Amino acid sequence: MAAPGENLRINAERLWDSLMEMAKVGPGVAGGNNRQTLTDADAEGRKLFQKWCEEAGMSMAVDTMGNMFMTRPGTDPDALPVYVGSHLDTQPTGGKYDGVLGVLGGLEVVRTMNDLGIKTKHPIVVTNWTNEEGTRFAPAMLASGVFAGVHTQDWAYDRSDHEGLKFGDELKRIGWVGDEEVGARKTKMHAMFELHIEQGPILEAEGKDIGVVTHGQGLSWTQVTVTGKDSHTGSTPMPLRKNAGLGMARILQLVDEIAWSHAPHAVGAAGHIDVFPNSRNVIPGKAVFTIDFRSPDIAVIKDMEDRLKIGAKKICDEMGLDVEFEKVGGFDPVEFDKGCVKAVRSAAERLGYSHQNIISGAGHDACWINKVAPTAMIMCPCVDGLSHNEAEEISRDWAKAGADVLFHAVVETAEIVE
Ligand code: HGY
Ligand code: MN
Ligand code: MN
Repeated sequence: MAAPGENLRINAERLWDSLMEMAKVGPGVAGGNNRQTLTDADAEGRKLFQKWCEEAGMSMAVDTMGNMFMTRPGTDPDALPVYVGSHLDTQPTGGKYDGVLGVLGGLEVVRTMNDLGIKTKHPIVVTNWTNEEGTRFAPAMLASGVFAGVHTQDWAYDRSDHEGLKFGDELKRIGWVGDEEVGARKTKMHAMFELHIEQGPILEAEGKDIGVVTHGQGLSWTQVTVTGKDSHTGSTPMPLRKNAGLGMARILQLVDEIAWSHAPHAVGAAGHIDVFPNSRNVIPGKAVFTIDFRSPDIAVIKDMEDRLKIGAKKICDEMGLDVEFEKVGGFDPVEFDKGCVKAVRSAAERLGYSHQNIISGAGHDACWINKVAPTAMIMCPCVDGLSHNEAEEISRDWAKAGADVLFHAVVETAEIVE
């Protein structure tokens, strides 16, 4: 397929300005972002993205999960679109680039095509997937998962946040329930590309501008509930205590040991932790926490899940505590489409950007879309590999490199029409 000339590049200045503009929406307290899904800040970010896309001549469609599809027509009305996108929602202490670089990188691809008067056979669809983070409503990649047929919409609508608010009600409240049935277009996708920061230290340490993402590691989220007995921290003798907080602490130590036993690729921790009643002078009667295990090897994930259950049960039995487990999220390791991966690699080569193959440590919408359409990802480095932290940072050059490769991979796949 005809590829853009190696001298064709995106407008790095314009991309950076858009990133900084979007960063003003739902600001954090330390220079990053708190634009959690289905909040008013999310709604504001969606409106800004819609405005920019419509100014670039694109038309909007929204599905019943609030996924946004912004279309630039192709020359062949029957040709399936090439999708390019990521997510605009952030962690509570999120960075300015996680997800946003992929959405605004997609917009920059279209803006550059407009500047250069490029026509393609296939339409281009720039996408914002709802609730990729899963921080307010578990699990992560919720809306792309419903789109790909992994979850039902009813189950997703019924997910509740820390205050007990429901996903479906919040989507309605911010006015972003679209009229397109979610997933209706999943059989009509030519390909999808997602640009994303690495969120780890490898590319920066190796001095590479581009990560050619061949695979994504698998994820398992198990919510654990340990039940003991609330009692006075002063007058309850040590032997009589049923300390759910201590049970949780011993289980978290076990999680760390399990992950280390599969070094160097497996990881494990708990990011969500609640103790009840969380009062200074009450022994916690309950602890609820989510164990996040990941590995590129599905057998390792299974082993870690099994050992968690056996070990946690043993700890709780010895301490006279009850324990329950609920699988609240997960996906198997993914291998991305070889043809799309090749388009990414040849774009990096054509443009002269240093690059290497990489397995994604984080989960992404592309991991679910890979089930329904040929999909690949492009990564750029981030400073100290830091992400899910307001200090997340990238260089302008890395943003440019990533968006240049995205532009070439997308336009080549969408087939330039001379
Ligand atoms: O959890 C993840 O890997 C993604 O950042 N939501
Ligand atoms: Mn992300
Ligand atoms: Mn994230």
